[in-house]
Amino acid sequence: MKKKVADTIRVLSAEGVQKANSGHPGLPMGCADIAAVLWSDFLKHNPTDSSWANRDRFILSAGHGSMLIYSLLHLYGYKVSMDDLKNFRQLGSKTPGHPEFGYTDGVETTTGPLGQGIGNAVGMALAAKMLGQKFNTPAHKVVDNTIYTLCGDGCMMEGVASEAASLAGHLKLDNLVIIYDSNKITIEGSTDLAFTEDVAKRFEAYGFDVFKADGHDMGQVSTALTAAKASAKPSLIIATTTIGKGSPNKSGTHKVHGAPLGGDETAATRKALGLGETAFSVPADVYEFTKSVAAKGAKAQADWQATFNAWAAANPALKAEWDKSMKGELPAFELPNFEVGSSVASRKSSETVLQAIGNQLTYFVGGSADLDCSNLSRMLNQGDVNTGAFAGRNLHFGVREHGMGAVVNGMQLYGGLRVYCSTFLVFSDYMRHAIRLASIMHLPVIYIFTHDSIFVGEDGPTHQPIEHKVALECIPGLTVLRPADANEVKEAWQVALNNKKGPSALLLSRQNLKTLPASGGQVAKGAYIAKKESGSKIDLIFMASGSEVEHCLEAAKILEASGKSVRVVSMPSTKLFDEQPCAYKESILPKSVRNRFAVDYGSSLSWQRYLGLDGAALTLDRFGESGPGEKVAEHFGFTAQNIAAKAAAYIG
Ligand SMILES: Cc1ncc(C[n+]2csc(CCOP(=O)(O)OP(=O)(O)O)c2C)c(N)n1
Repeated sequence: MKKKVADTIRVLSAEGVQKANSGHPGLPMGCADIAAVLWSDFLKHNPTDSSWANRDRFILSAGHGSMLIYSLLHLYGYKVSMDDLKNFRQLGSKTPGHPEFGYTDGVETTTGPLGQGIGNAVGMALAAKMLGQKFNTPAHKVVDNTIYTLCGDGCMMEGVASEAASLAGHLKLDNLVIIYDSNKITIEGSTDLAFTEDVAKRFEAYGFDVFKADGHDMGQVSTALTAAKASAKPSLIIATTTIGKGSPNKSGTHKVHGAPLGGDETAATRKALGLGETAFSVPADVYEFTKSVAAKGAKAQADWQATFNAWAAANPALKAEWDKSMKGELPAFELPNFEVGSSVASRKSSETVLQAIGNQLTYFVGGSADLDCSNLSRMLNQGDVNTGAFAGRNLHFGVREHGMGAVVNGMQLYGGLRVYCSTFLVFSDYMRHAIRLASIMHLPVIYIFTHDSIFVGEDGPTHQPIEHKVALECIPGLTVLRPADANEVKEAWQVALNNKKGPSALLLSRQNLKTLPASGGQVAKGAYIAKKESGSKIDLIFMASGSEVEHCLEAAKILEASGKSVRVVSMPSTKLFDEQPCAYKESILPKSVRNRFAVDYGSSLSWQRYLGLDGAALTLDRFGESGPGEKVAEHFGFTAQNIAAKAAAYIG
């Protein structure tokens, strides 16, 4: 019967693509046999409850083959109807072009950018290991699931997959099974064009167990999956398949990768597979069979629930922790205070705040891409995760920013953890796509990006971020916060933790910053008056974020000494400020005051909309220079005296 299920997946996928006149039939048709075996005999899932905590996860890393997952979800009884399959790729449908988390019952993550799904799967496997370590007891296992991901040649070629797999191998994530659909076809043609490496050897070198199977031989697929589940290492199953299998005239060619088969060929496929002539029809015995699989899944969940209940009764403290972390409940944080006038780098005050958060938010986990001594992002009391050791809460991602971005997305998606990661701001570009996906999925991941300006100094232009703040601000939904001092850092952390609707990025300084009077919660509004003008009218408004606020305050003093009335606005978050009601914005930046001057050690682009055509700025729209930070800043004119002089000239 599984063969018939597989053939049904083939035709439904081809028909969905044909009706949409757009999409990728090749992969679903090629992987149908693997999927039918996996979903029927291995995947522990209950289609009537896609949120079961201990379910196995299935991630279609090769997201372009989305009709595979939609066909599976429909056939096995998730909330995806035949009409949904007919609406493939239509506006507002549950079956978008690529699987999207939050839109479709049973879709675990948003995929499509190749390789990211593998990173997500590694993150989910790591999360499951950490939660298993935390919650399982000798008497009861409440977390013992497996993470499966299906990927193609494209995912295998992407560097993000290599980074994530290397980490998975190091950590010995034995609950991870990567299934590689090796059909040797990508968009341009045969993989002979560009991809001839020995994938098996590569993954063995990462520390994986590698198994091989004919992806159309269900017995072989089953044997490989059994071996993978039993392995004490992460596993890779290399399944050789024929792309578009089932299409009488087009299988095995790159033509079926990303184009509809055509009406005649689609009909011929259904006929050749013996599934009648009616498009979008499913034989009754196929539904009967998948119903029996679903019933098996419901029973598995019921059995787990009994174990869970016994565990909960025996371990009330663990159960309370489980509830809190699964709901993402936040404590009423008690965070340290900072003395006004003291001098501390914002990465350092962030470290102080992080310790307090780490001690109070027991499911907060995170790490750095080999820079925690610089990012100051380690929770000193919380232990470390390493090979086979999952009790700690500090992660070491190694020098793998892109992998880190994808892995933390998977961890956050898994549930039961709040996740952060860190690197230098300049390397945020390496993980940009993963950040974008976190934002698309509304994941409350927190990024700690330190060394946020030319004050990096000696490392020079390669390490000095210029365009990065504004580039991050361009990502819809990402809350970028660049605090000006220790007190803003504390508030910025609170904003980030309270923001459960999407990711937040904290941009922090390498160099010391003077601690200013606390804003009294106004960081949450994105901007506030850090220094009120001395007179009844305003001659100038300085605008800045981060370390530049201090310079503006000094420059304002100089100008006020010569009789000017100057306001200084600290704007830690343009996004949060833009979201404020007009009246609040008017109270900070009155429309009538056109004399506005922005200071930024990086791109002017963050400020243009607040400056308008009348404003002026001292910014850096070029790359930096190597030298001690103070000297580099001086070289570019970033001193209070020069800022005051430029501003004075501007207001005439
Ligand atoms: C990061 C990224 N680069 C490029 C693409 C565009 N793309 C979509 S599918 C594909 C080829 C994938 O080949 P393979 O994984 O072998 O899939 P199959 O041909 O088996 O469907 C490419 C380049 C993408 N989706 N993501």
